[in-house]
Amino acid sequence: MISDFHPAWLPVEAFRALGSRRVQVRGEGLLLDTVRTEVAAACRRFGGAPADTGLCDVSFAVSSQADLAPEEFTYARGEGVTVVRAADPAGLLHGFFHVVRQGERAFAGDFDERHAPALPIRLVSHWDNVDVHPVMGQVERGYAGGSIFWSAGRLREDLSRVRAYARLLAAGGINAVAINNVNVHEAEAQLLTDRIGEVAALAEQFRAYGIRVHLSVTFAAPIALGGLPTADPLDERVRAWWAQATQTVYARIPDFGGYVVKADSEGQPGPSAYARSHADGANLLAEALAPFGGVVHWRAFVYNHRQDWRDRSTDRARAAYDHFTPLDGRFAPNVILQVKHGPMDFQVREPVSPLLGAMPSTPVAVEVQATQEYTGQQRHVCYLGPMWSEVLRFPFARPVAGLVQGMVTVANVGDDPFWTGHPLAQANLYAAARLGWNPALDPLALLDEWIALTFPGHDPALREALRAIMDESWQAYERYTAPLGVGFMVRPGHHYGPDVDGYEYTPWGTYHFADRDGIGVDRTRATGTGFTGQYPSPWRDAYESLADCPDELLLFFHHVPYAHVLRNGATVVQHIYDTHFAGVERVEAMILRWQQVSGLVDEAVAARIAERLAEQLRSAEEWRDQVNAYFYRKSGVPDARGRRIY
Ligand code: GCW
Repeated sequence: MISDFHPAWLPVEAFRALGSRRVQVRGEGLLLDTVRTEVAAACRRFGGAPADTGLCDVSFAVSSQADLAPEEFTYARGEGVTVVRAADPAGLLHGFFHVVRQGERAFAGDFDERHAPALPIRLVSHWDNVDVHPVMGQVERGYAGGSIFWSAGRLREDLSRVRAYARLLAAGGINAVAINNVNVHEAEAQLLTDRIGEVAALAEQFRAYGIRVHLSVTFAAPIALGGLPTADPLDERVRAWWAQATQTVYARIPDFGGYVVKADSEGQPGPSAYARSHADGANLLAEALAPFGGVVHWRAFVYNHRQDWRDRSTDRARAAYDHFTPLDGRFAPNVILQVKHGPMDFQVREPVSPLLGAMPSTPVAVEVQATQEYTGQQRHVCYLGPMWSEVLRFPFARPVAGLVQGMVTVANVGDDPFWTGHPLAQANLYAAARLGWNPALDPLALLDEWIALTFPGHDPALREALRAIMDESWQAYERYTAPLGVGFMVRPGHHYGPDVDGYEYTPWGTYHFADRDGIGVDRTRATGTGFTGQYPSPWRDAYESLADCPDELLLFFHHVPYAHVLRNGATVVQHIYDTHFAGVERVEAMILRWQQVSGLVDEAVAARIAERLAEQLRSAEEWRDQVNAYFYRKSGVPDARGRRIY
């Protein structure tokens, strides 16, 4: 398929190796038709031939005898033929894209490999609204233009971009998508009932690439849509309503994936209104979905967003664990507890959420945010693969990736010509998809993989420059923003740019407690909120101890004087100055590097990247100057190196 949209990691060139060969495809069904269509297009382009009989260079076959798990495929080569086999069509589709990613490597030497997804659930979650929200717009926290699904209250007529998107996601290994915002407003609520046809139309696009559609629903649907007086999960009428509504959904969309629910969170309705638990609420929907094989993703992002900042006993970081660990074992088997990777809210640096290691009897999915709400809003280069990789490898009794069933990625795409606003932000979606398939992948190798696919055949100088710009761009962003894990310091509301005290006296529970003597949140058991106690050994003690706490998380766990000496030898305040100057210098270096190679790429891409880098520099300087000035004025400690602080 050759589309009009930016090809991202599937440019035509990526199909050259396959498309110049004789390709056999065996098996029946929709996904096999997709593979055949892909093969035919590639062969037309590069002179190869679909070879249903006779000799071939590569064979793709579904064979029911194969001893393979769902979605698994074998990938082998001997006697000059590359063979991909799977027990199900989904496995074959993954095998097909594996061959595409390998390029010429798929046709050289001998090999015999098996590939299966580590996590069965690999879902991309859209925060798209149907109606343009007066504050949040068409896509909540979207930095890439409008929704690819809806425009001004209506489903788009032309869904070819959705098809192209499904293809990109499938090529990264994604198998599920939630199409609407977890904050479900009035129009969006109706997708479940009156507007289910729109969901069905989108499902048709995704289905061709093996992706099941999920819907975010409001817990109050029985009232809002069903006219019932209650949404109490234990009320028979409510159960009957959900059963009926769900049955109707499946009548239209037989492969519907399930529901996503944000309940009792940031003003969304939930079971607490009826004095029922999250387990009661989740199980209600699970019961309705179970006969059809559907799942409910129940979000654990639950905290008090009307906190009194004077109350030092409430700690937002504790909330998810406190709410959900007492319920472990009480959720139906088709409930997936969806847990943000950190205990707060997608900050540039947070410890891993202790809840991820504390629900042994509940299926859990870890949620990450590709949309860069708190990491530069797709104006800043910030490659997040390394952050997510750290989360997935974090060693509780087992690494997080071995404890969870799934990875959910909040989408970063829109109707922007480059999909993601910043063209380099595509790498985040790609890396998230690939890490869900195999959390052991090296994020730097994934970056190289993305660069090679997206800029095929380009000068090695370009590839090296992109790697230099994007590798450690996460740490660069961290250096010029909130220091040492303390988080936030963003402008309230839109969350872009610095505002050190912006959230300090608000109800949101995101404080840094800086005063003239020091900064940080005391979350110790000894003298603070006790959050460290939510971790198993050895983390509960490592984080508790000022000496053992990693520098980068120091202010997340401890309130310390500015003169406190970090493990890296600098005082806290000097570290703040040093990192803020260094962060800006790093952005200056990115710009120089880009200027050397930008002539090697398409003009529109080059212009967009240059424009975004200029804004990144402006913003980084603003962060540096505000943060440094703030701490200089609070502490009165001058910069040891005498640099300009305002
Ligand atoms: O980070 C916060 C965002 C909200 C979002 C919420 C959530 C969809 O600021 O916009 O709401 O997280 O994850 O539910």
